[in-house]
Amino acid sequence: MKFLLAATAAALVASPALAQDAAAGPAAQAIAEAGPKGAGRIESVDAKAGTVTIHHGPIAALGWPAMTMTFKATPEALKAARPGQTVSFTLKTPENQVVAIQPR
Ligand SMILES: [Cu+2]
Repeated sequence: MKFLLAATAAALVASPALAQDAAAGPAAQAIAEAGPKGAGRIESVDAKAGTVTIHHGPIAALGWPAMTMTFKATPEALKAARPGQTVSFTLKTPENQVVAIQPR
């Protein structure tokens, strides 16, 4: 339930109308830049390629079912990634780059 609420919030933030409103203030802008969130298990990390492979659950904000996929990730996010770890992660759209990973 907690996850569903988070996904709904992310979907609202991702809507173009609200993104325009977010330009009104720095705090709102920071929220707009916090993109869709997912949860799953890290399968592997490729530091050279700058990618992380995650078996993630459904991400309602993106209309994605559960799947295993490889994401580009920021160096900061890669540093936090450990294979086998169960995590929450944040995506930057539209490129779907992982910008944050938190252990759950
Ligand atoms: Cu996916």
